[in-house]
Amino acid sequence: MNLPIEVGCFSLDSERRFFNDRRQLRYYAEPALNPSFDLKDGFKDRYVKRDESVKEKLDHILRWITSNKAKVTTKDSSKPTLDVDFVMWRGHLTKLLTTPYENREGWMFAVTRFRGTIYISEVETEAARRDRDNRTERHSEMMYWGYKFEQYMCADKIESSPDPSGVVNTNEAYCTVVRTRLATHKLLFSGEVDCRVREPKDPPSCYVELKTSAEICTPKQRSNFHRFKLLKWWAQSFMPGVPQVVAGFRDHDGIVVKVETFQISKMSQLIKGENNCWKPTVCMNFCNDFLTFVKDVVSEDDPSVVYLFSWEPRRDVGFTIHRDSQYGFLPEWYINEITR
Ligand code: 0WD
Ligand code: CA
Repeated sequence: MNLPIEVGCFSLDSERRFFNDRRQLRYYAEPALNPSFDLKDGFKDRYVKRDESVKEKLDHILRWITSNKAKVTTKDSSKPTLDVDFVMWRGHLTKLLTTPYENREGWMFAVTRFRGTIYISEVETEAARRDRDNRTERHSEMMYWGYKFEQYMCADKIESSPDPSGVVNTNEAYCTVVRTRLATHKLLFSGEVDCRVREPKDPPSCYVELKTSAEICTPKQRSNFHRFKLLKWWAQSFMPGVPQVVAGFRDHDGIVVKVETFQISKMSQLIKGENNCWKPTVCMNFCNDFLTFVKDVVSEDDPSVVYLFSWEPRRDVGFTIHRDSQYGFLPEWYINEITR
């Protein structure tokens, strides 16, 4: 695997407006030795939640591409073309990497080829839609806890401190845009980054991923944490080259009782004590094989033709082909901007 290179970044503000800059990047603030962050605080009265029924698909990444054409196109022929094989969200890669070990949730990806580049955009499965519609109040609050933890751990400016009295607004995001290679596949993807360290260090090695997780009290819980949680954390941060995850362990009442740092490069060592545990190479091989399969299947170069790939636990990957359907996801403005 080639090293991931950051080729750009963008920010989404409190109203989900796009900016081709780092304005939403926050700074990591080392917590006190024994913190007791209350993650419940503000859920009822200081929470602005992004509208999850709005499906943004690849729109923000496409916007970034059109604003930064020179960085990602080659002009060796008469028409400029993107010099990558695949464009997608980092979250899509995470799902592909963890597929060999996933036994609960399937996935569905819409895939289309346009001017040689293959675009991949997730489609919400029926089951995921049901889970989202039937979310309990408890579950909604627990989803808030992760964002509240970010607020305790991040400062808006390099010289400032976190402000836990503020509003948590999940429209806001800072995203890195990364180029890398997985075997022969050239990838361009974007992922949301929680914060960076204050010390002068280049991206992506300055970045920090923040997570919350249930406090570990028994050997069984520790084993599950290693086998399932660390796999997800590793897969998410490995591809963009984010070197560390800072985890807040919380009790049932949403109080953080311990903060611990995990190095991505040490994760696969950390879990070697577990039997039949996950292996990075199994993840990478599956992802590589899937992308090879997609290159082969997605042969028509036409954004009105969408190939839907789907997978369910204990099944093989399947696909269907759709012409001029509801699944098309490359917007007119993008096609025009790239074609002209
Ligand atoms: O399927 C996806 N991953 C999609 C992501 C589909 C459509 C849009 N997005 C975009 C948004 O623009 C967002 O800013 O998600 C961006 C983040 O993308 P990602 O980095 O590829 O997503 P992922 O790695 O799954 O999640 C990173 C963080 C999450 O943090 P935790 O610590 O829980 O992993 O992004 C947030 C969440 O805070 N997040 C999202 N934010 C907006 N829309 C979404 C989403 N669909 N999913 C996760
Ligand atoms: Ca996070």
